Amino acid sequence: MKNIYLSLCLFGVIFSSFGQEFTNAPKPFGPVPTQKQIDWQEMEFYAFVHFSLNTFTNKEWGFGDESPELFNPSQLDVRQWTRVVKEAGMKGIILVAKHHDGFCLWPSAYTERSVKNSPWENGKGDLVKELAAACKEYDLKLGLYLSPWDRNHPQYGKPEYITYFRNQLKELLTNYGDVFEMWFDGANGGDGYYGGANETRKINTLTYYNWDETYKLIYSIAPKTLVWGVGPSEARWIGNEEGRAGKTNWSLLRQKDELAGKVHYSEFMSGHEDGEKWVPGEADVSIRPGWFYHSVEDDKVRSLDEMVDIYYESIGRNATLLLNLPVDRRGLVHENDEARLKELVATIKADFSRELLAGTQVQASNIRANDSNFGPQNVSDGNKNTYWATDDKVKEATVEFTFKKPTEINRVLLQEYIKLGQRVKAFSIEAKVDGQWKTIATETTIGYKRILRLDRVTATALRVNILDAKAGFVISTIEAYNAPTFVKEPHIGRDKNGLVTMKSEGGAAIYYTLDGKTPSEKSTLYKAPFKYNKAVEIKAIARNTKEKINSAVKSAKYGVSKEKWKVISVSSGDDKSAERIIDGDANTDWAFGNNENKLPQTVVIDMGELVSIKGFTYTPQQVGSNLGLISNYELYTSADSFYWDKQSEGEFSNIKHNPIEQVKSFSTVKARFLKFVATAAVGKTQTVSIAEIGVVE
Ligand code: FUL
Repeated sequence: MKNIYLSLCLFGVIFSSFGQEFTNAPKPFGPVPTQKQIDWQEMEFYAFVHFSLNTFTNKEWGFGDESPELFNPSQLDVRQWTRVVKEAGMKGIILVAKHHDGFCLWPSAYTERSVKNSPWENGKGDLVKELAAACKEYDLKLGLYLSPWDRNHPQYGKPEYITYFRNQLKELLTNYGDVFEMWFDGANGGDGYYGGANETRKINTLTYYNWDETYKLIYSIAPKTLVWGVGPSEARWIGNEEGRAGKTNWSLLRQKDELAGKVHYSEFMSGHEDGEKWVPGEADVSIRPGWFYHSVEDDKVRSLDEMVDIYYESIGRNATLLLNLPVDRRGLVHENDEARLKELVATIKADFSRELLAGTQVQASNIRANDSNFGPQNVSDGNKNTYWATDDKVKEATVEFTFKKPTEINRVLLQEYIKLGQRVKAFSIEAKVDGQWKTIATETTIGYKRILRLDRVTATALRVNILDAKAGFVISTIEAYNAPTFVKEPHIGRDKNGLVTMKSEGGAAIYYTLDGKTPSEKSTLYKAPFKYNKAVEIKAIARNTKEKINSAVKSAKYGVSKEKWKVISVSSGDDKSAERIIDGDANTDWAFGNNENKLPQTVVIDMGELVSIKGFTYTPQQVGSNLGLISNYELYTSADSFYWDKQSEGEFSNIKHNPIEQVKSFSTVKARFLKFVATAAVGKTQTVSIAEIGVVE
């Protein structure tokens, strides 16, 4: 070892414990990450767990008046969570220790609203402690979510609450070992129980929490903790709850502007090229539509296609992936969620099973000061701490790999050596196919990690052209793979009249069943749209007949079709196009209400006959940026359209950031008419829109 050290020194080289730092190594450029941020980024994939009173009340946001006695899981087993998470290759778990309703999963000394007043473990339990121990056992890191908004606390909105909030932070950061990430959600202020006041409390999100002080407190007791979300955070939200980062994704942010309220969250998807601080993106998403468990979503676990897309559009786009597993009422990760996770992991593993650039002949158009320490061989040596670097002023250069024989490729993975900053602004990839160079990708940023899914080419050589950069650049990794062909699930749609249409990508054949059985290539072949207006679960696969590969199974559940449905009155808006809300197509919508016709707004639907229903659904507009989201509603039913019974009223929690289909259940009732009243909207708009209204039979 000593000899190696000496000989390296002879060449004017210095070794550091973090890898190589050569005397003529490039200097950091622009904002750079701290070691804490690098360690965090390298975790890449970790889990979220939402499990609280909402699990038992079937809500997404509790109002704050729910009894702690409702928290009563029958088979709670945190080791099952950690096993599932570990087996999926995730590196940690962030537990929602307190959600917006104020219920604490640990026996906080500062409130009675916690597990100590629930029947679980006779009030002696501490879920944070149990999970911390299980994480240790499984070598996972523990993170915690403490909601700044507390819809239960009597003093929310006053300075006293901040003291309470900080006291709880201290408990969480001192009693449970290291916390790798502290998660502060941005939903803040609104109506709530607030100790019985039952009122709306607005706060100034920029000033109320005095985040500077709160951060000082955190760092004084838990310097290893990375703080996410609001305030001068070390990582940012990716701007949607879909788990998708922008194709262009800078790990930089103009945080000063953000703290002054001048940055809209939609900018988080891409970060800011000119940001003054390193604030990388974290993509959060739930494996189901909601964050909390709802049994109605047992068959709505995101499809494998969607999960694979999420993987490539988060980790593959320079973000970390925080995947939520909504633990169920038993206290377990549901088997459907676990099965999907296994499919995802198997797919990703297969995609990256054999790297193809290691051992190829490689050359670059520029090497920093012609120093072989920074040569292009470093990008394919499997060592993340070595890199190919160009001269400081060279912002455009090419690296070329020559294969020993024609090689099939459909994935390229690139990494910048982010310790020195994020520099690349534009790059392209070319493949030499049949002796001709062909551009197969033109992209923007790389960052910590960028993965491209490409159409398969058989290449004799591959080129990565960096086309523009902020300064000479440092690339630590370039890899190529040939992932197995992935056949996408077919799309299934059924219109108002029960006409079923299916579509596949790239002309794949579609096979389906209508009896709930798993389809195979022996099932019915889909040839043309067909009518089926009874309640049904359609299951279908797409099949690439050439390669004999099937997609995962797509399933779509329908009640009786809306053939007999009619919109019979609307309180405002164009009543002719109101039929769009019952056309079975969530991509068409209808809007009502305006500044003259203010909320509430009402729509009445005739289902054509008496139907037994136990709930209704509202799907908000899915396309566009101004969604006209309804936040509060009332739903009435009637058998004759004269006498109406109110079946349900309340809020569509979290609809602003997660505008998915809303399902509201009630006791079974026979009805022919539905009256849906939009009583309030997200934001100040008076114009609200509906993509679809449905019923749960
Ligand atoms: C949101 C919250 O309001 C949701 O309930 C959930 O916790 C999600 C992760 O963050 O903004």
